[in-house]
Amino acid sequence: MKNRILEELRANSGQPVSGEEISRRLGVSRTAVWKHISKLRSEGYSIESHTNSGYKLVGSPDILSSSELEPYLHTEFMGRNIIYLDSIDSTNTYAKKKAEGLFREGTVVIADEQTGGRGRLGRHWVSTKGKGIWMTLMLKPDILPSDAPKLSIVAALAVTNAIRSCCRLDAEIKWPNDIVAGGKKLCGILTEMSAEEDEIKYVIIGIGINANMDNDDFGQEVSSIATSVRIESGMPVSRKALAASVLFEFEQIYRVFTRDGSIKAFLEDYKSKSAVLGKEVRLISKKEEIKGLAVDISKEGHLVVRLADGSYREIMSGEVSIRGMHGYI
Ligand code: BTX
Repeated sequence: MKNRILEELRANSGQPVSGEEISRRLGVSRTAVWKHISKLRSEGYSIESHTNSGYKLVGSPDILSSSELEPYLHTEFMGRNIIYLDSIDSTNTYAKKKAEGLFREGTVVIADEQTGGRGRLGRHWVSTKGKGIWMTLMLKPDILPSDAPKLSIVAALAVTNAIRSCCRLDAEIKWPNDIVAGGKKLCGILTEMSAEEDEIKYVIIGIGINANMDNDDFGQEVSSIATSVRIESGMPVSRKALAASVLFEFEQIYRVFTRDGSIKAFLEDYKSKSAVLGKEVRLISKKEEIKGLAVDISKEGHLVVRLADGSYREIMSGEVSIRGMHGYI
């Protein structure tokens, strides 16, 4: 009901609409209308009350709730069910618990702040309030569990496309799933899965995009490798427009991918946006650090590296960390 009242106020684009009219159109009492207006105000909506003419919406909060994101969405199923949280430890942890029960394909958990944002291998992800897009996509694709890791490739390409189109920034993909700009990390992706034998129970894809973060937000250690859209482009970005664009791009590529669990159809596009292909890289694992030239990405989504002795090695995601010869990439 609250969202429908908001729609009524929006539909009148800046003109007041009387409480009586809203209550008649939506079939609720005027007291109920008043209560929902109070709730909207407490969520940050600026609503004026005029004694004779009614309520007028004069400002909306910069948050990624379903009612704020909806007008920007051009998807069929991605983000059509949004769980918005003001603050949470981690949207991935939250989504995992939810995914143990029934959920709608394309449900998205979004938080304004994460107090325990997670990276890979138990690392911490800085997720400052109101400055980024911290979200988790909940999916149940009908593909083999062994093909599920390729979804990180799908997500990385989707985010890169969205940043390029929304922010006019030459974002690139640091294989397999970091998005970088100016040689620093703009976005991280954490894909987690639960499967039984040949059936996927769920896949959740956590996406953290540093939209409007400032250098100070990262803290000293992280700021040497991290950046944001705002830092790189010199301009703040609309988190609503960018989040909606990521969901749109993701849906397009996901549809193609889930036909057969193959990345073939968009592999060339992915490669053309790679920040590592053709570069000398260092491959760092627990056991060793080796150097080589990144020459290709296979149709399985593995990075192919030519080593100094002329031999080739295929690297699976998660196996190693990749660094440029002189910095992050
Ligand atoms: P990662 O392990 O590749 O990156 C984590 C590392 O990146 C950290 O150790 C730190 O050095 C650096 N780092 C930390 N915070 C940031 C930041 N905001 N920007 C750039 N670099 C940073 C990448 O893991 C996967 C991150 C996924 C985050 C999303 S947010 C929504 C969802 N919920 C959740 O808990 N995680 C995911």
